Amino acid sequence: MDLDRRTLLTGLAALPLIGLVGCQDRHNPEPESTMDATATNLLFIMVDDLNLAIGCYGHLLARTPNLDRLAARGTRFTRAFCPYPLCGPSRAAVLTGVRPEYLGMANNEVCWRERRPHIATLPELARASGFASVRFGKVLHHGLSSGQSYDPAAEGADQPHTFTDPPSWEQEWGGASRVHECQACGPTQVIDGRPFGGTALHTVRAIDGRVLPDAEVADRAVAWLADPARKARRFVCSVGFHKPHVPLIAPERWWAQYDQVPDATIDFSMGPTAGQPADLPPGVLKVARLHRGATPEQRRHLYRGYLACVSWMDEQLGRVLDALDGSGLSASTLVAFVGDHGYHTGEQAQWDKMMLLDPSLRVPLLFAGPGVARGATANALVESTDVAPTLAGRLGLAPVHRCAGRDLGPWLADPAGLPDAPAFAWLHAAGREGWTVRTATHRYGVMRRDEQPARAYLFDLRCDPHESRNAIADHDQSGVIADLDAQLRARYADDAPVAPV
Ligand SMILES: [Ca+2]
Repeated sequence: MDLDRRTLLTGLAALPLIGLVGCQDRHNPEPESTMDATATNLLFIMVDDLNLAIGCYGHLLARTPNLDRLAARGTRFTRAFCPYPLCGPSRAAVLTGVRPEYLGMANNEVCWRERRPHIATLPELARASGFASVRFGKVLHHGLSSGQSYDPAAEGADQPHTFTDPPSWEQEWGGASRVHECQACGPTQVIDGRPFGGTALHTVRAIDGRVLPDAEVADRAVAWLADPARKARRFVCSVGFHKPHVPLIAPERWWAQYDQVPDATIDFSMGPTAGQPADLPPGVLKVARLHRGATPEQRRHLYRGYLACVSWMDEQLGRVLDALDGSGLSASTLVAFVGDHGYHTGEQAQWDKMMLLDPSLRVPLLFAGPGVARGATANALVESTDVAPTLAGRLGLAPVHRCAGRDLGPWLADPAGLPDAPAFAWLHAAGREGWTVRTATHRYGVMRRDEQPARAYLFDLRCDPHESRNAIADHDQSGVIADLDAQLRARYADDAPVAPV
């Protein structure tokens, strides 16, 4: 732990913001590799609610040949974590390199541009430097200006400004309406009767994937990349796929693929320790309605649906990667792929996001292209706030504000020497507020619900990798607890409650 660096981060709000500059860990010198790896272009891909149900991440069932081939030609980060387990705050952090608490974003209904107008996104920086900057699909997700009402059920096509960010993109298209998605696909099997959007658990075995928004996202990205004009001007092409976000709609062929998986294998894949962790502070678990009332058969149906949506998204990703290859620009184009946050699909007896636990916070993160090691694995702990400063460095973009994240660029050619950095996350919604820090060996968190005193929790990942037992009362952990609590207090000095440890 580098306290100097965290002290700097803690003081972020008070510092003059002088550049989109990653906070380099001063005690970990950069590797000697000086390979010039400036990329001409960037293909940036963001995916919604994707956990590590991905073949190249070792998932036994997920069929993701295109993510696997991207990993084979690039570097896969195995321990990347988001700073907030929800679309809007996390996506804003990925695109700006600034943490959600400084952005003032705890939900999808607000936008940092009102509170922190000097904070720029990576595509915005590129655009200001003369790049072509375009968006297809859902990349950012933020709210309306003050005084306007927000209707999650109508997000996307009905309220396109929830995905729009004119400073970032000179041309932008798309954003799915959950309602329209379902209506376009015919009969819906309703597992959980809450409204569309959010965590509604509707499933559809769409016969023809062409009606799904991600097909058009890919269509438009493919057409744009194939245009010979791409060779004339540097570009940042941002592509956002909606699946596997609910509703779980995927073409019949992908449902059929997972129909063949035996029930016992599905049950295992939903979580090797699928039981609910005991003795956690109130509010750590969300205990989605699914796991209070769904039958085992319904749970398996949802899990198969999630995997079908992952494979469907992967299929569309493959079309976009093929288009990049076909353009002749893949050798000069950096590809970045990141999930906005994780997602519980049965682990810890949960089905949802918005929990300060590994399954909701862990994200896929891959880079490929010029200067990136091929077929490499980076096992160091990183945050998705590292993405913006890393990409800015690779594109040679002039900084305009300071980032909380690290510039990982010096390690992309040889990730073995990349040091761990603790991954922090925050959550504030519906009477729950929590803070957590994840190290290579532990997750420590503090949760407060309904103005009750905050309570702490601890998982020792060395002996409990699936976060099944709260070890906060273990006497032999007292030193670890004190250290992690100090880190958390330092990181969130202005916001964190006193943790009774
Ligand atoms: Ca999301």
